[in-house]
Amino acid sequence: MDPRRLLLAASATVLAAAGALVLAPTAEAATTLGASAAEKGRYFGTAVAAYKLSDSTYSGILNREFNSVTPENEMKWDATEPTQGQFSYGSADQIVARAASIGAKVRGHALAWHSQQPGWAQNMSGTALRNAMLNHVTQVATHYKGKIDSWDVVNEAFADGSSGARRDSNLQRTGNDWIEAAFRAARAADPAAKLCYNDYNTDGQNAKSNAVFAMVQDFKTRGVPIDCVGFQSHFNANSPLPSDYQANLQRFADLGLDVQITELDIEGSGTAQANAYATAVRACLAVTRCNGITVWGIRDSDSWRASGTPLLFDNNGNKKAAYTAALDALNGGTTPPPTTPPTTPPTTPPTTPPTTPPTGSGCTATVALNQWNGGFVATVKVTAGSARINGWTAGLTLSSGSSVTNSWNASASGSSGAVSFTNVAYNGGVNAGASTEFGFQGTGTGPATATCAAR
Ligand code: G2I
Repeated sequence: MDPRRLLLAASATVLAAAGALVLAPTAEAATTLGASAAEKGRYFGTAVAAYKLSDSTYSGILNREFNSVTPENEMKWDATEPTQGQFSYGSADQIVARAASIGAKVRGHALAWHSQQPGWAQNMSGTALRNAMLNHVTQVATHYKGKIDSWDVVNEAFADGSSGARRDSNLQRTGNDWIEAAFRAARAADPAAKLCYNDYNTDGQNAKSNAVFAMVQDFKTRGVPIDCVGFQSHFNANSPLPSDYQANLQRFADLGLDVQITELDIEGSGTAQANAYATAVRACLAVTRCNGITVWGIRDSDSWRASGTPLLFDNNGNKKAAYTAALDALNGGTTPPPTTPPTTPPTTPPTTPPTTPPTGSGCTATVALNQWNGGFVATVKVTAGSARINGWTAGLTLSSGSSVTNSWNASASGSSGAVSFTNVAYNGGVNAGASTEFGFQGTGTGPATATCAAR
């Protein structure tokens, strides 16, 4: 054990022995993005280009800071199957090997996409294209079986704007079920990988994200294998970080799958850029099922939008203000300083706190129901009363013929009739007046009300 840890351990023991209420000594803040994210059960990743791995500045930052990588172009269809049936994995394998050597996860990107298709696929249509796409998904996912944390199985399949329609493409013209067919093929090839749908301009609630939401909801209902949704999060003045970013991540998570920030970059500089990065990081940390964040490149000069200086390191590999803000947000959600000075403190002294803790304050639970024909997702908000609670159980009654199929952020007891949900390890403690949410999915008709009992 290093001497510092030994000292902390020893002093904790002494305090505990003295019978004092021991607060864990404030852990030293993690000093890299990946280590800090790992402390929160998440990853912090970057897009990586294989040809830059020999650049020592680039590699040094990669090895030091990140615990997840996404090949920026090397796993795309044009790179992995340049000639039909002949697969080329050299550059992608290099990135996967590096990831393994630094203990980083790999996000695979992307199995099926209208863009960056090899010429031979661009010229195909109909059944031939559908079969070629499915073979591609199967071959590539099989090659990387067991090495991929999450696959972007399908990328950018929805149109921009208000239509809520699928994007027209040669793949879409093979039939509307091409997306679920791709997911099923990926699951069969690598059952351990999380399978994601990934898109841009879906970061806030809008027509496009609503359309993706409806597709995911339908997939979950019908048992199409999907585990996560990726939010690319390419932000600039024309497409700023939306004010409902966290709420949008949360509503997808409430469908019962993971969410990931997959290609984050934010054009700008200085404090404004730093604050936006901190906001994005805090949004992910606030959503239990947000697994991690990937920035789309290391240095500004590595970015597809280099002139917008959208990344965390400058062209020389120095940390920017945005880096510090992202790390601080990861380390403890220090909020940015208020823009207005604090108001003058009240002149009257605070009232004496009651000597006995308040009793009987309990908790309440409210249900937000997303009901469709034959199924529902219920999001239940548990709110503590006038005192902190240390555990809770919410009770709901399902109508006859209805049942719970899965739940998240709570442990379920019973699946039909009277059912109850008890907090899990991380969300039992709720401060006075504060709330926490859990959810469950079911068939039939969802309940509109819930009761709550506190511990
Ligand atoms: O466009 C930004 C991203 C949007 N979401 C999907 C991502 O896959 C996409 O990444 C970018 C890469 O960052 C670029 O590096 O995808 C572009 C292609 O759509 C990539 O650009 C391509 C160039 O267009 C090619 O000319 C070049 O050969 O990069 C290739 C490899 O350097």
